[in-house]
Amino acid sequence: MEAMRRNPETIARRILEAKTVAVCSHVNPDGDTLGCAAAMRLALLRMGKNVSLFCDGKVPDQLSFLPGIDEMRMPSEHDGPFDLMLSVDVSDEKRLGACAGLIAKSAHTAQIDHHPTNPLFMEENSVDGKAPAACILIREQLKELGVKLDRDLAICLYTGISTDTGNFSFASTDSECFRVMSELMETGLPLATLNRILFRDRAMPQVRLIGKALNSLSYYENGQIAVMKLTRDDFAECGALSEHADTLVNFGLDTVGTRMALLVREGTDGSLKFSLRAKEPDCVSDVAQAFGGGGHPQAAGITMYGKLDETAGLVLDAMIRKLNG
Ligand SMILES: [Mn+2]
Repeated sequence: MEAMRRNPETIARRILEAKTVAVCSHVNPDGDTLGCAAAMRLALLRMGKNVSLFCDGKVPDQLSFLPGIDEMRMPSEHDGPFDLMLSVDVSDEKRLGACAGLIAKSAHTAQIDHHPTNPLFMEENSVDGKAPAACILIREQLKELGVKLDRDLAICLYTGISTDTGNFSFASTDSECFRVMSELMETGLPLATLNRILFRDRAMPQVRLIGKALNSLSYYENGQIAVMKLTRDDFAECGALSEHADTLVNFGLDTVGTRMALLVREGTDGSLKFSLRAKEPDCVSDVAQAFGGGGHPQAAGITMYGKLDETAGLVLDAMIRKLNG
């Protein structure tokens, strides 16, 4: 395998040679892949290119402020052909979803990405597994293309960099992030407004659901394990969707002295979805695996069927054994 490295010169050459470019984001699109795509669209339009954006998935409402992101299309909506397909923030071909079909419709393929597991699956690859966001690499690519930053480009790049670094809090956050941020601020980036949209605003049903979750919070083993339960009725009373509970397990985990947290939510189909979290060095993925689930050492999940209290009791017992093991 070719060594992983940034390659903005080669990507720039491919872009300059192309008239029609398809820019592709990954499935379940996030702020980084959509920020990259929106930024590349603006840059390529400025260069006089014919550019189309594709994603096998819906743009989250929260990210609808990205300039031009309403131009995003499903790959089935365009037959091609394209001179160049450029994927952004896509770790492997599978993450392209149906966009993988555009490879065969494109004369050349290239990618800009930052996942260390990327198998360099395109013809030209600019991949840096150490970069905290793909938008960092897009900033460098714009420089190579001679495209000057403006406020709209800054909005796109800030969105990717801030979301992929957990609002500049993850260990991956490096000095280059802040050098790029300094350049983005020079354009008049509306930082406070975007920060609110990306990291503060919550839909009312979600705020109500937080109340239900906190109300259900119980501690075990002298506070070392936190458990929250959300029933089907809780979701109905709040008008909330399952996804509104996605990060609520952290309220338990963030308790001082708590080492592991569990959130169980009851689905409308009768399924039980368990979210397990741990603080390093504790690990919960093996607990999840024992029940047919999986994930990362400190963030894992299980889907099971059964009675809520009974099934949650089984998972909690396994977590207690793991804690004391
Ligand atoms: Mn990313």
